[in-house]
Amino acid sequence: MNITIPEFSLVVLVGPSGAGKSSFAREHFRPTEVISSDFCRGLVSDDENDQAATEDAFQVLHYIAAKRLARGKLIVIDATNVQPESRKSLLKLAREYHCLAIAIVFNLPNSICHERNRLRPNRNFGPHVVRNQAMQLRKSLRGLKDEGFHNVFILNTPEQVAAVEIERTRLWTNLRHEHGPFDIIGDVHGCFDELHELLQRLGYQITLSEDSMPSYQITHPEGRRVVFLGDLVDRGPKVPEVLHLVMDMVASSVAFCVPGNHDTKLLRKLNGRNVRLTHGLAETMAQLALQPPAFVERIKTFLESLISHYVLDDGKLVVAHAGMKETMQGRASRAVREFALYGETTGETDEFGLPIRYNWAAEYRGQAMVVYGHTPVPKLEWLNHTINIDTGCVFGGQLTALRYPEKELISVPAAATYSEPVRPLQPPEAQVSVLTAQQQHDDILDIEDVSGKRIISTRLQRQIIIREENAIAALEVMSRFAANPRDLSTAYHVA
Ligand SMILES: [Mn+2]
Repeated sequence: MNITIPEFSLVVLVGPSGAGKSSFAREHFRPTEVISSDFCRGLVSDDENDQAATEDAFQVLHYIAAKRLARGKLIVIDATNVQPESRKSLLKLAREYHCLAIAIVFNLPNSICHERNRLRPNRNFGPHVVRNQAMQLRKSLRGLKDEGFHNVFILNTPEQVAAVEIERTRLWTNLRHEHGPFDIIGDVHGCFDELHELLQRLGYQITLSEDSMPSYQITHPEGRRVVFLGDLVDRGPKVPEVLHLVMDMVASSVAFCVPGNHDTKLLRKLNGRNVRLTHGLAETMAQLALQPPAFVERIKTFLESLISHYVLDDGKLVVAHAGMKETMQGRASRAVREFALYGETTGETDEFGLPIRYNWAAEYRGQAMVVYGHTPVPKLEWLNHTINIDTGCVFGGQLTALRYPEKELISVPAAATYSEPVRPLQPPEAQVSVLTAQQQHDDILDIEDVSGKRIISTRLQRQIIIREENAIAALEVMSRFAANPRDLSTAYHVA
């Protein structure tokens, strides 16, 4: 049997004592990837078979598993895992770290397990132990997928176990091997003319073949490729044209595309789900009604294929519709997908009745640059290595591209205001700040950023270590004698 597991996953071996889980784990995984309950019993009690140490042993096992998952490392749990409760706590761990859980089940005849246990020293428990475990296992078999395992592999004979080949696959979000250069484009919302103009300004050559099935050929002389940040549809005048262009670009590997909340809502509608025709979806449906059914089918297939977010260029670049926190980057779970589509909201609404968005970017401390859209902004601003490039084209703003790695921003103005924003795009004059978002953010010192032992990576010196006592001393001096450099430059200009 060929077993494929994602490169980052929690692999749960399930089977009675004596089923051959440990030898299997030894054969197919690195020693550091496997944590066994027996080993943990030994760690806490000096006796791998001391059942009284089981609870402590599992606390150690969970602790180690959590540490590996936090670092994005695969882990294999070598324990019987025949009871639903034991699997439940492991599945909870997988969810917490946005990791896929895989079950490999050893459903072998009881006699084989019992015979193996009889031959092992210190395993002097009677046949009833294996019999009970096997019974619990068989009761669990059908429900494993519903419990939350992404994939379940069941091995029924020793021959099947011996013939297993394990293949590790890239996570769908993992495009670290794609190095660009990229042109990342924010929310298009059916603004085809502006998209066409933007692509031309970026140097793309666009031709539309007029065969029986018209298709776009798009090339860039320097081999650049586009990343669309989602929300291709709704509100704007030419949704089918935008979809046609983007789908042809993705199909010919000239573009990547992540989904936006409007795109997934359209997909639900096309799948016959009960969706309210609000926020521009009615316009999209009216435009699609004039298209041939085959084209609408193609849109469905395309939207279904979109992956929540991408990690590109050796992990240096992350793209997602509404942003991506560091702890979720390159991971897979429902929560990750929701974050990519909607971001985080505080649960409150503003004076326009719109949800107040939790500003994850203000707390972002990750190494990867995060480029996102979703919330129209009047001004393009970097904040903690993140940037929102949705400049509200459909609301009469601009359509913007970020050139990567150049970090150059190119915008084309909207030809019209296609939709009236509920919340004005430009904040009232009084609220316009002379400070950039980064300056406002940096105005408040986060004590977590400067206290304790710090290891700082720099471009010229590589790493500088600041010891805790030095950090305290520096804070002391700064708080007494230092002035904000911005105030100094003001004073200088005045003088
Ligand atoms: Mn959106």
